[in-house]
Amino acid sequence: MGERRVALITGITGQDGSYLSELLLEESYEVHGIVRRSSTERFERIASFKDRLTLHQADLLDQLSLVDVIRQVRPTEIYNLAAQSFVPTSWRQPLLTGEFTALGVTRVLEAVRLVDPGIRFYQASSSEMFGNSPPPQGERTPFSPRSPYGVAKVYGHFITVNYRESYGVFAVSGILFNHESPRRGKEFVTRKVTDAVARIKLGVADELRLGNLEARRDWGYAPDYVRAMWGMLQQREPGDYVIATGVQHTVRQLVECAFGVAGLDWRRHVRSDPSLIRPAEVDSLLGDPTRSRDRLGWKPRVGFEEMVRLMVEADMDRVAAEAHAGARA
Ligand code: G4F
Repeated sequence: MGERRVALITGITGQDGSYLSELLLEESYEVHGIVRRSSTERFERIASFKDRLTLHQADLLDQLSLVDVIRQVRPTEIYNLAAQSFVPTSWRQPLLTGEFTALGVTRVLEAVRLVDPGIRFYQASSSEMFGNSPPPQGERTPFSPRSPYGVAKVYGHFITVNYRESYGVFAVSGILFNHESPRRGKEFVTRKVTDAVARIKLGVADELRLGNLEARRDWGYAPDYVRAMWGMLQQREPGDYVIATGVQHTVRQLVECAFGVAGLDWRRHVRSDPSLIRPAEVDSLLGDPTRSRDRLGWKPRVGFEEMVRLMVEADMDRVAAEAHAGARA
């Protein structure tokens, strides 16, 4: 009989959870996911392969529910991707953000420690932790978070390191820079822009309101990044890794690129909206992926321009299909 490969993913219905599930199914894992009870369940990202997954109801706010699911599933690997992950919301709901994004990590780690400390654990850490530490940012760069979200992620990172050091858990922290795809939520800037480009091109919208166009981000392609998550748990020793492309663009360049894909002039459609400026901004993120390249053999496959094109094309197809369905109704 082969070695048991059983993964449990929190945040399985999100962008990363959906791509990671597909990767693990390809690698012949038995894949389980934790979903929160909600009156409006959203499974569209995993709908096409949902029958190959096993979903369990539990909640990062409820310690016993996590212990129960881990006891039942007996995973060999846990990927903790669930969080309140939208930075602006973290100013409006700082306590809830702390409960999910910070203490939620400890609850999963406590469940691991109680049920089986041999389970390998991946924590989705974030480049938001670097805040205004100057670029390039690598594993040794000090954290200087600028949002309640960033502060909560710093806690999640250090509690992961602490369970590794205190209890010998194979716990790793993946410090991922921004990663995007057609499955990205529309509240994040890349998808907000590509969705607007598609709607403007197809004549169902005319304007796009944005905040700070000068912020710089190191944007990569989400399917590349989930490969790195998995790779971290296949190492001989646990460790922490920065995952990034090492290439930076401004929001303005993102906008130019996306409107360019559709042959549109962005200046005619983009308006600045002061209400979208954040109380404190992270101005410049640029990752140094040397360690992940050398130790994991990880390299991004899809670059910025190709990713933006893929996202604009996917949104154009979707908006056209919706318009077609609307016309027939
Ligand atoms: O797309 P964003 O909302 O992503 P942000 O804040 O960098 O956070 C994302 O990446 C992190 C990794 O570093 C994750 F941890 C986190 O969960 C999330 O996935 O904003 C990117 C930039 C910001 O500087 C923001 O001020 O775009 C700027 N921006 C300008 N106008 C806007 C807008 N962002 C959004 N969401 N909406 C705007 O209208």
